[in-house]
Amino acid sequence: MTLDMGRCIFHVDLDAFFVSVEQALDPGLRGRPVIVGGRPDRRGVVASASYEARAFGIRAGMPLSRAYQLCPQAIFIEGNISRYTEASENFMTILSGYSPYLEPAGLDEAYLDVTGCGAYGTPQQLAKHMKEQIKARLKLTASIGIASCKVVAKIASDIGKPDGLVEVMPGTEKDFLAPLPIGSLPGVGKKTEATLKALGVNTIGQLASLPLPTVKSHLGASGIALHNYANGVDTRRVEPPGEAKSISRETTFARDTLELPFLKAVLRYLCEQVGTELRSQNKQARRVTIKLRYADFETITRSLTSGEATSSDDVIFSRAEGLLHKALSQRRELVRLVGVEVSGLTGYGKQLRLFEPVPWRFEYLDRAIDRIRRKYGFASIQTGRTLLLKDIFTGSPQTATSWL
Ligand code: DCP
Ligand code: CA
Repeated sequence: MTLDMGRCIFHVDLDAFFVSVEQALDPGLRGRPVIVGGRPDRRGVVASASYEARAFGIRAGMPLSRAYQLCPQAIFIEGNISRYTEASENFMTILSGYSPYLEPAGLDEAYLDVTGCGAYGTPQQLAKHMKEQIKARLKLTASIGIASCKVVAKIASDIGKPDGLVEVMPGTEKDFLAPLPIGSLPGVGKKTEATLKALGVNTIGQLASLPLPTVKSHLGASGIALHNYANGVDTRRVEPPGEAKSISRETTFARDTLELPFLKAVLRYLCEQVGTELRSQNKQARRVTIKLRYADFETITRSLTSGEATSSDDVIFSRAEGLLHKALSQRRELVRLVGVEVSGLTGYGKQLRLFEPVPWRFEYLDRAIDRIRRKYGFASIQTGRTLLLKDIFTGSPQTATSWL
């Protein structure tokens, strides 16, 4: 069992996106009913409506002629997609500065896994910082939902609109969702909504308490995911497009242990292995995760994400060591497995700066050690931190494999 505890996921969505981009370019449009989609005498539908226009009942997807009936004084704009794609790129660039776990979900929305990103304080403070940056740099407002999973984060961002910031605390997901209309659950389209309403399901809470076989028989396999979502259960990861890469090493002990110097030496060894692999791929990592499996098989992970990518053994280890202390302060029991993973990989050299001589010096040393290890084997050099493991490396191959 892996307890993927403490995930912190943001859903960030720009408010009235197309309209807001037009308003940023022409401040005279601010505070007014504005519609992007085309002239009202043409065929076509509303793409985006300002919140002032929404007060008249205007919604995206509505025929322009109908929008005109509802609010003849609205300003109708043709729109220009290249402006929106440019704004979208700038928006994603800002978000990528906070976490490498960025999954764009459309031009103006993205999921961001910020687990372990403590640089800005609490998740709320981080979200505020993000909103301020978006405002200052793009002149756009964003709504952010914070939760332990994607689906709840998305609903939370939606519920606070516009300029919203809603955090759903871990453990309260189900209560948060329960009173909301069933149509607000992502994945529930018009057809599914009608099916559920025919079953007497009007709220997310009512779907959550429906027996699973009933859901399955009416909605098929997709109903299972919806039922899980309704219960606040969503294990989908935030997956950056393209490379979903990480490097990890773990080891199960022959005997469960709680001996700190030994655990640290093993951790150091795993960090060196991971660092060696990172450098051989010419990559650096922004996130370090440790995994601990306790004697009772409970498995926990703890992550730390940093703005500074690294491939230095020392930096990786110091981050991992901090996480080990934290994990053991929360549960101090015999440990049977330790693992280290680095992820959020970036190209090497991007983040190396001359005015940060310390990591650079370490990396230089690491690379020299890598060359020797390539030639004579990994165990040919022990750094001070892994000397404790010397006997294991120099022992018989069976001993070595049982440890590594
Ligand atoms: N869009 C579109 N046609 C639609 C829905 C949306 O062209 N039927 C475009 C215009 C929107 C953008 O996609 O500006 C983002 O869609 P959203 O659903 O996020 O809507 P908005 O950003 O306009 O409003 P908000 O997110 O504040 O509800
Ligand atoms: Ca939007």
